[in-house]
Amino acid sequence: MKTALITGVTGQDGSYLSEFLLDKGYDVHGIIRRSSVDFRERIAHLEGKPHFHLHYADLGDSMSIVKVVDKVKPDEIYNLAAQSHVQVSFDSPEFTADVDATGVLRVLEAVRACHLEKTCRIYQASTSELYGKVEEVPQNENTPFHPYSPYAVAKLYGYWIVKEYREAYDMFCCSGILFNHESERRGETFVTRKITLAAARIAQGQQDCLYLGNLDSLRDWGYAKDYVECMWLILQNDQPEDFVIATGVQHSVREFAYYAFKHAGIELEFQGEGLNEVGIIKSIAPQLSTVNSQLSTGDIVVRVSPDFYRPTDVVNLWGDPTKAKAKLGWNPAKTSFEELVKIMVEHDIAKIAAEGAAAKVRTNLAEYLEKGIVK
Ligand code: NAP
Ligand code: G4F
Repeated sequence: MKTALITGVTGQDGSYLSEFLLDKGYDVHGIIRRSSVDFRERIAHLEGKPHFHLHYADLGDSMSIVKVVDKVKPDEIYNLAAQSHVQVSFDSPEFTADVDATGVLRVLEAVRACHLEKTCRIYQASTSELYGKVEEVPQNENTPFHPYSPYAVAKLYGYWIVKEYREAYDMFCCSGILFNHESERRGETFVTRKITLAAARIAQGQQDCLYLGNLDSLRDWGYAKDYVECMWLILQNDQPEDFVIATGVQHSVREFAYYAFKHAGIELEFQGEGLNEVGIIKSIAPQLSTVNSQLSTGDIVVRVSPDFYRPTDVVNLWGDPTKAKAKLGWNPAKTSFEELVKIMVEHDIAKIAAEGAAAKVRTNLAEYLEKGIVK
């Protein structure tokens, strides 16, 4: 039985990768951080399984990583842990550098300190943000990097130190240059999930308006569940190599919002430009009118706010997955853009409906308690 160690196991990708590796028969070990609230929603369903184990460690703490690597002696390490929010990296650049840049070095050094450099394969979660202020479209493994945020600069160090250790110490360590990948488990402040949650809330009368930043920004969005397979394939390759993982299809933030609202039963029309652009309800699906009678055509449900603009923004990401298709046999077209949006919106409609139902039960219970009906 193979043993894998995943840093960032509580994250979107960590949770899907854990499921994927458990299905493949791996013994899976994950690194978690202490938090004042135990918020491990994404992996709660895996805890207690015989081949799923958790260990406390932090990418900012070398000794903690060495101890876990020495104890687990993994065949494969997937280094997914990171401060992964680009906008937050402008607010916390030093923390981002420590975890996303030096953290990678700590993982590599831990493997060497435990004398596992000849047996342990390492996957590094690299990113399309490296292309940043893009120098060509679409981007492939030979496209020059031009990082354009503190996050991307930190991740560039991670990319280069992996390459350096591969050549200097003959280690099997590789970077997957992954383009944006989303899911129903995506963090709620990334633009796709922010939109699908808002569309679900607005449709159910729980929110009036969604405030976004740059609607023109272009991304190559894939489904996270499909992308974790690629992380594994990269480590099963004969040679340690870096790969671009993307769908090869590009859409704007505005288009994502249009399709998300459409799946929620609201057709939008965008009018105006820049900070004055708005998304207006053009039509409402008949079945939605019966659920929420407060919605009317002409209502403004999307506005632009400068709060979500970045000091420098990456606006033209579009990946070329030719190498991954040819060498790894990976299929980038498993889940289309429209299917991805649908999966996320349907999930969030059910989530908001369930929360609404639970809140109603709590209100009724409070009323009953107040009136002395239930003791
Ligand atoms: P995510 O949901 O934000 O998860 C990040 C994970 O890193 C969480 O488990 C978090 O733990 C952990 N973490 C953060 N700081 C840590 C530290 N100091 N020590 C140990 N663990 C720490 O991110 P994701 O979307 O799954 O992405 C996974 C990786 O791929 C990241 O490295 C990201 O930068 C990279 N990436 C993501 C995308 C994408 O589109 N999703 C694209 C390219 C690259 P807590 O739960 O305790 O916070
Ligand atoms: O969803 P985002 O925050 O993702 P971003 O910046 O592309 O980063 C994600 O993908 C990277 C891969 O390319 C990962 F490395 C990284 O860890 C992360 O997972 O923003 C996407 C675009 C940006 O151009 C942003 O300016 O959407 C634009 N945007 C417009 N309004 C917004 C908003 N982004 C956010 N988060 N919130 C908004 O309201």
